[in-house]
Amino acid sequence: MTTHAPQIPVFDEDPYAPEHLADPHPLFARMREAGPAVWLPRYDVHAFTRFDVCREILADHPTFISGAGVGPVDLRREKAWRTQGILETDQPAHTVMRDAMANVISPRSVRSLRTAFEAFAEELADRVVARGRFDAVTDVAEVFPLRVFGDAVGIPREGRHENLLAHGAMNFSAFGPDNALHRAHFAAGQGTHEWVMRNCARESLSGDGLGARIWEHAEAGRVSEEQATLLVRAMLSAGLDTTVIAIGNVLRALANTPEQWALLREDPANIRFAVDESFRHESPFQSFYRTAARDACPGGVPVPAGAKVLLFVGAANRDPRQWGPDADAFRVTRAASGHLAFGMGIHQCVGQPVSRLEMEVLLGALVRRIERLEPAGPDVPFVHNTLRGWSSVPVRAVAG
Ligand code: OVM
Repeated sequence: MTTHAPQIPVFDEDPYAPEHLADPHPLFARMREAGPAVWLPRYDVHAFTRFDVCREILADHPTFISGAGVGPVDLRREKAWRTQGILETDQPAHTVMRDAMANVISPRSVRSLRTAFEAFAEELADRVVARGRFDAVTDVAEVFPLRVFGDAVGIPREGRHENLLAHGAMNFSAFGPDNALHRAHFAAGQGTHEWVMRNCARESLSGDGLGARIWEHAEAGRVSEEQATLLVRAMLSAGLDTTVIAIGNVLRALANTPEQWALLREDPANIRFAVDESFRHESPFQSFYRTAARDACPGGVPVPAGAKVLLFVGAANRDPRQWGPDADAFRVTRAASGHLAFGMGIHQCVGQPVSRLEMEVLLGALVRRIERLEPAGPDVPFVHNTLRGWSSVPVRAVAG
């Protein structure tokens, strides 16, 4: 068991309690104010919530490794529920997988996705604007990435909706503790992992998608067949739920700030700033762990070799030390880049240009058609151990 130095504040509240997961920011503020780290006695772990220390830890990948898992369990001692992939692998094996992934998700390949993304964005925007009232999550956010990203990877259309959302919720819940929520997401995700794994196989993928491009790297001998399977799995695990949640979050933020929507109408060039500001303001993937490979002292907090550290990037992205006194406000004109929603360092999200493209194209189609977007509440938070979003955000769109 790891312990903590006497000067580190002990924090008795449970950040994984449903009431905090449904509204984490007041708790995050108390944790940030308590110190550079707090000790969580329920979990025997240091939790970091300030921007500078979270960034310092993420940047130091030789000290704070991912290979022992980015959840609370040390995967060197306990078997993971699935084979460890790129997310939970250290250098040098990580580099081989990362190079293949970065080659497949290149600026050129991402640019070539735009036409198909735009076609479906236009269709979907026409449909919801005609209705006037719609749910930003179930009618838009859940629909768009499942179609366009699923097509981009090259998986069959059939079964996506039933499998990929439940799979994502299950998978991301394993990056938090083994609590009732986690067990519920695992029960609901039964069978979805098998569906995902079947669709990572070369013969299940269309010939022209990102998945097939990964398999070309296996054919060329640059990655093994197992690594190719795991890289396609990473696309399907990391690329769906996160973007679904991100789209719901940005639409909710904009519906609640009409003056920010007006800025997008005035100048659509602001759309890409709204996307980054939304990632900062409500980060879809809120928290994960690293493991100290040696004794370390991030931000002056002594962490012994072998200990897990818990990083709340969702809290770091609201740290007033970094973002100023209005860190809680959603402002598209803020310089939000540099946030930690995609992580930082060698593991920083390799798929982010795809998710940004999805969001920019979809917001563009909506902004062109909608003069005012208004909340038609009540919103329903998606209560999850590591993901931050909403399962329902009713809105009203005034066309024009
Ligand atoms: C996974 C996975 C891979 C990359 C990123 C990620 C941000 C998850 O295989 O589950 O979450």
